[in-house]
Amino acid sequence: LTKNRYPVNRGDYAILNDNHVQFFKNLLDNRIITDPDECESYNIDWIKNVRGYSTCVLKPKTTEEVSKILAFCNENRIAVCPQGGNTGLVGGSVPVFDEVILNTSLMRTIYNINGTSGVLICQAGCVLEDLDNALAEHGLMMPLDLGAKGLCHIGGNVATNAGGLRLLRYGNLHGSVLGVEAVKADGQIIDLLSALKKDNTGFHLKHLFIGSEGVLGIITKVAIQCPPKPLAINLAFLGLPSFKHVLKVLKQAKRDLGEILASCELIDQSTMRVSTENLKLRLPFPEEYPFYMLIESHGSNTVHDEEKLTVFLEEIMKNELILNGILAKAPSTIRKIWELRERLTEGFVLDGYVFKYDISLPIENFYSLVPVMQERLSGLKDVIRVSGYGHLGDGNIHFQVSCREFSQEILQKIEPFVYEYTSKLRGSISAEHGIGFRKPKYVHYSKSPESIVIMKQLKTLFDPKGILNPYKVLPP
Ligand code: FAD
Ligand code: 2HG
Ligand code: ZN
Repeated sequence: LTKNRYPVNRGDYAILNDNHVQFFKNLLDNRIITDPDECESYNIDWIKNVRGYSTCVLKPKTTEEVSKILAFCNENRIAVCPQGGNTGLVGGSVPVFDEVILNTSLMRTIYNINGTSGVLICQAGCVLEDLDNALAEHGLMMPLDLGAKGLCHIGGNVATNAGGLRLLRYGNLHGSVLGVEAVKADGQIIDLLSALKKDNTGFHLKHLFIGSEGVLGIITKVAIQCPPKPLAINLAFLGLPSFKHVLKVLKQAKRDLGEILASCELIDQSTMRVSTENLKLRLPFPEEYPFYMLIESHGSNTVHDEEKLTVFLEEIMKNELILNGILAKAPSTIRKIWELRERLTEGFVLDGYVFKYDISLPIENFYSLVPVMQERLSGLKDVIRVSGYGHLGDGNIHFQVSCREFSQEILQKIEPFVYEYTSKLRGSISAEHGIGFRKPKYVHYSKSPESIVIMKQLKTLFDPKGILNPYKVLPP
């Protein structure tokens, strides 16, 4: 349990003993897993990139139980790994060594949905898709949407400040989260569960928890501002010849669609083959193109939106910006097209090992890294594809290098080059997935030394014994 599988040493934490386990059992009845086989799936991340060796998974139902668990762990110096749906992509959601896993899957109560204000108040373990379905009954929807919606928890979303497919329109969680309730490492419950849109009474402490990846506290409840579910949804799926054309279409979409533009995603040809070849999904048209765009509109008036979309499509066709395109209106067709995009993470895993980079770059440079890396990695026979896709409208590319299996040689060709490249362009080395276990030593490529010092000071303030998600986020 303590052996060094990674280049980090186990911290000076207690090794779990029978007395500790008995305390948890008394507190949680049977909501504790200690059987090694049953613990297995909680120890391995979704993309099977990292694994821990925890022998104890705890499933509290209430904030008070979370508080008692943390107070006990803090007192006894037991390290804790907070876990939601375990769909995180940077190794933050699984232990590194034998940390106790505090999983939120039984914290799934929805307290209130206010159909007028649009405010949702719920526990952290509610699954994103379940919340979306519950909100639909009130004519509302979640402001965020991810391919992992069927598994990820809202607490995990807030803890990672997840972005997703409609951030372009609805903003990130720093905008939509009105309040949180969180438990500090020493068990103290911090009530920041305001449901108000406006509240300037001092520092906005909730923001510290949004994107804190479980190192400052455990989020137990959230209040979220939810937008109305759009009455009219349309999706344009386009094939394009070059990235220059892509940029022109993006500009045109912003101009012509204005406030109804909800999503603008890009997929390059090599990435699209992950969907068509690995996952055997079908493109809506038979030909292949160098680039594909998905442009979705959300509005309240079908006729009004169709007018805007017609102007947009006529304009891009007149200027010969696209090679092919369809406009989907039927929900079933829209869902099928989104599958090509949403299942890419799953499809890449079928290549073998994937080196993943989640980068923000200035829009003109959005795709420039891909050809540079294709050149840099050319001739390496184990490389299957060097490709990019992602949230074009938000300047966030998912750059991927896939190969049959992990290769040190390939890794050394990619890192730190990718981070240096991003840093030179003043981009971000983690646009939306966070830092987790995989990236702490690269934080300095995107954060100044002074801001790293403040991050460490905040960690000490919130968690002086360092029991919460050790080895993660903060640079060593
Ligand atoms: P976990 O993976 O369980 O945890 C993530 C991190 O948050 C960990 O550090 C964990 O310790 C911490 N944490 C979890 N719950 C809590 C809590 N209650 N309190 C404090 N800390 C906590 N991400 C995007 O940003 N955009 C996308 O479009 C996107 N699409 C994805 C698609 C797929 C198919 C997959 C597998 C992942 C995708 N992700 C995406 C990444 C991931 O889904 C998100 O980061 C998601 O928000 C994680 O939620 P989770 O409940 O699974 O959290
Ligand atoms: C997405 O946009 C997610 O689909 C996952 O952020 C990206 O798998 C990835 O790298
Ligand atoms: Zn993404």
